[in-house]
Amino acid sequence: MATQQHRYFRLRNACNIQKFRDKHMPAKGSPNLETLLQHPDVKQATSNINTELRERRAFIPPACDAFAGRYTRLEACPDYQFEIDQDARRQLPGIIHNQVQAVKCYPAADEKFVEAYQSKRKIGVVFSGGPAPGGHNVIAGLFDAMQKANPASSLYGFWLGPDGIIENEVVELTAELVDEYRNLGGFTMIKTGRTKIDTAEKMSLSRETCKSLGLDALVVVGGDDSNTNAAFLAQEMLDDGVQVIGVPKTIDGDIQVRDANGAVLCSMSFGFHSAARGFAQNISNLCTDASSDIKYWHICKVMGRVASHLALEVALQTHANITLIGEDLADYVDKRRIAAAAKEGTIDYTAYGMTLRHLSRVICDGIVRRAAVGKNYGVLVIPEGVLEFINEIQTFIIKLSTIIADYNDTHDIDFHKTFPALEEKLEYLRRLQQLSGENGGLPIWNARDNDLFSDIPEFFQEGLLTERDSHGNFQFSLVQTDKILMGLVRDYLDILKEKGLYKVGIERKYFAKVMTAGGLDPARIGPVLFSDYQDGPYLLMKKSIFSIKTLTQTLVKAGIIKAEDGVPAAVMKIYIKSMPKFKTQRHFYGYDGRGSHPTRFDCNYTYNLGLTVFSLIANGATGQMAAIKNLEKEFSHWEPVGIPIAPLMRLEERKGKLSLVLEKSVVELDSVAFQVVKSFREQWLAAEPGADNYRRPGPIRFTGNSEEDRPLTLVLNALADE
Ligand code: FBP
Repeated sequence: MATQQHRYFRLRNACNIQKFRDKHMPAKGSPNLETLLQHPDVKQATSNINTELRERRAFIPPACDAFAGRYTRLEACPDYQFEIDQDARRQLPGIIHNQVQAVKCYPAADEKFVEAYQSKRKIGVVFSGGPAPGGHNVIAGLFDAMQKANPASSLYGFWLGPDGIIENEVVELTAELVDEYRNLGGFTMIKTGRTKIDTAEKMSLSRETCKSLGLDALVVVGGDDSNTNAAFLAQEMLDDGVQVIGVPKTIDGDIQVRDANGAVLCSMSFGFHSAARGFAQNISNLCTDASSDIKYWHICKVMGRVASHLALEVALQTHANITLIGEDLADYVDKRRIAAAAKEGTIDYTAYGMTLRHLSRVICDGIVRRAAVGKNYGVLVIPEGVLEFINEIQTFIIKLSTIIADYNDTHDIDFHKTFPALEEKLEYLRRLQQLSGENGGLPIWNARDNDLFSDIPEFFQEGLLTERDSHGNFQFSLVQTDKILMGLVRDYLDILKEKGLYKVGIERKYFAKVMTAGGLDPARIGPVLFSDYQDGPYLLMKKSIFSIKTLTQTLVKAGIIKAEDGVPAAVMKIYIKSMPKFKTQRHFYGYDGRGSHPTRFDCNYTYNLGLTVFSLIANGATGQMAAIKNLEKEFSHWEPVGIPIAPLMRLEERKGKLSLVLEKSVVELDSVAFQVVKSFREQWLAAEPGADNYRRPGPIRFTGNSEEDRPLTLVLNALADE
C-alpha cells in the first residue's frame, strides 16, 4: 500500500514539474531563470522591503504639546531636589548645580531668542553600550527639530560608539539616511560600542575631535556608564562651549530617576518595552508549547544584567509559572535559622539572603507541586543577573573582579592574556591564597574561598572568572546561570524522586478507566496504590512505591497478586505515568529582543526624546539628560524635561575601585508591579487541577488598536501615585 501511494505521489510530482516546465521553460528544456527572476511575485518575495518596513518608515510619531510651536524654552524647576554626593560635587563642579528643566512651548519668543535658537549648528551623536529599540528615532527626532529650527544645521553620527569620538570617525547624517531608519530597531545606522572615555588621554582625544569638527553639541545615547561619560565630557568641554546631552537608553530598564522626595522624573529608559515585549511573545509561545506537549519545563533566562525589571515585565505579560526576581531573593530571611540561632543566644548572619541551594529547593517545590496535579511541565523565567543577589556568589564576583583589576593595574598586561586557560587562572588564585597567608593581614582570597570555589563546576568557575566589560562590569550574559541552577534543581529532584516525594498525579477518571479496561476494580486497587485515594481529582502514588520492586511488594502485601505473578499491565501503565521524567529545554532571551523593532510606545518615546534633546541644546543646556515625565500616563500627559546628570551620580565599585557612576535602579519590592506579581505567584504557578493561567501578549504589532500603549510595569507603578 505504502509503495503504491509513493508511486502515486511521484507521478503527481512529475506532472506538476512538467506543467511548470511548459509554462516557464523554453521547448529545448533549459530553464529560463532570467525571465522567472523578473516576475513581480519573485521580486516582491525576495525584496528587502516589505509592508512592515514601508509602514514603519512612513509613520510620523506624535509630538508632545510642548513641541507644538516653532520654539521651546526651558523653565527651571527648583522644587526637584537631589542628595548630592561629595565626590560628584568635587569632580563635576561646572554642572553639579544644574536643575531640572521643563521644556515648554514658547510662542512669544523675542528676536534675540529666535536668533540664538535658530542659529546654524553642528551636532554630533553617538550610541553607546548595547543596542536598544528606538535609538534611530532619537536621531530622527533630533534631526527633524534641528532642521525645523535651521535647515542649514548639520548632524554627525560617531561611528561604532565612543571609539568614533576618540578616533574622529564620523558620518554626516543626511535626510535620506535618517528616513531609511525611522521607527526601525537596532543601532545599525551608526553602530555602537562599549568603550569608556575614562582616561585623560581618551578625554583629550574626544575633546580634540569635537573641537576639530566645530561641534556645538554632543549627544550621548546610552546607559548608566554612558551617561556618566556624558557628564564628564560636559564638565571637560564646558569652557570650549561644547554642550553635552545624555539620553536614557537601555533595555535593562535600570535608568529610572526620582528626586530626593521620590518624585518620578523618568520612569523607564527607552528600549525596555520593546525588548520585554519581544521576550514575552517568545516565552508565551513556550507556555503554549509546554501546555500542549506536556513534557518539558522551558527554562528561560532573560537579559537585564543586574536588575530584574525585564523579568518582572515578562511575568506580567505572560504569567509564566515561576519567575524569579533577584531583588526579592536578596531580601529573603530564613526565619527558622534565625530562631534556632536565637535559642543558642547567637545570630546566624547566613540566614539573611537566599543561597543557591535554597533557591533550587524553592524551584523544586513549584515543580513537584505542579507534577502532583498532572502538570509535569511548565515555564520558569530566570533573570540573567540573579546571581548578583545570591550572597555567596556575589562575594565571589566582587572578590574576583578586584583580583583581576588589581592584577591589570600592577602588571601592564591583562589578567586574561597572562592566564588564558582556566587551570592557569585557578593556579594564580591558589598562589594568591598562599601569598596572602604568608603576609598576614586580611587576605582577599583565603583558603575557604579556594575550597568553596573548587566545589563549583568548571563551567561556572570559568563563568565567574570571565573577562569584565570595559567598564569593569561583570558580564552576566556570558554566564550559564540557568545551567548552574538547573543542575542543582535536577539533583534535588532526583533525591525527592528516590524518597517518593516527586510524582505525577494521576487523574482519578483516567485511573478508573484504565483499571476497568484491564479487568481490575479501581475501588480495590486505588487505596493500595495511592495515598490520597479518598480525595481530589488527582491521585498521588504512595511514597513507599518508587520502583517496580516496591510496587510488586505492595501489590503482594495487599493480596492483589501473588509473589510469582507479574504486575498487571493496567497497573504498570499507571505506575509508569506516575514516575516523572524531568525534561528541560533551555532558552536565552536577550540579543533577539534587543534587536527587535521598537513598539509604538518606544517609537513615540524616543522620537520625543530626540525633540527634547534639540530643545535642551537650542536653549544652551549642558550636562543634562533628556527625559519624558509622565511616561506612565497617557501620551497627552507626557512632558519633556532635562534632568541634571551630575546630582544623580554615586560612588560604585568598578574595576576594584570606587568610581562615580549614574545610580542604577533595581526592582523595588514595595512597588505596585512587584506586589502584584507576588500576589499572583500562586495563581500563575497553577499547582492545582485545571488549566494554567497563561497570558498571550502576541507580537509587537506597531499599528492597530490592540497594540498596548505602555509597559505593564509602568501602568501598575503609576497606581502608587493615585
Ligand atoms: P546596556 O546596559 O549597554 O544597554 O546593555 C544591556 C545588555 O543588553 C544587558 O542586558 C546584557 O547583560 C549586556 O548588555 C550584554 O552585553 P554584550 O552586548 O556585551 O554581550
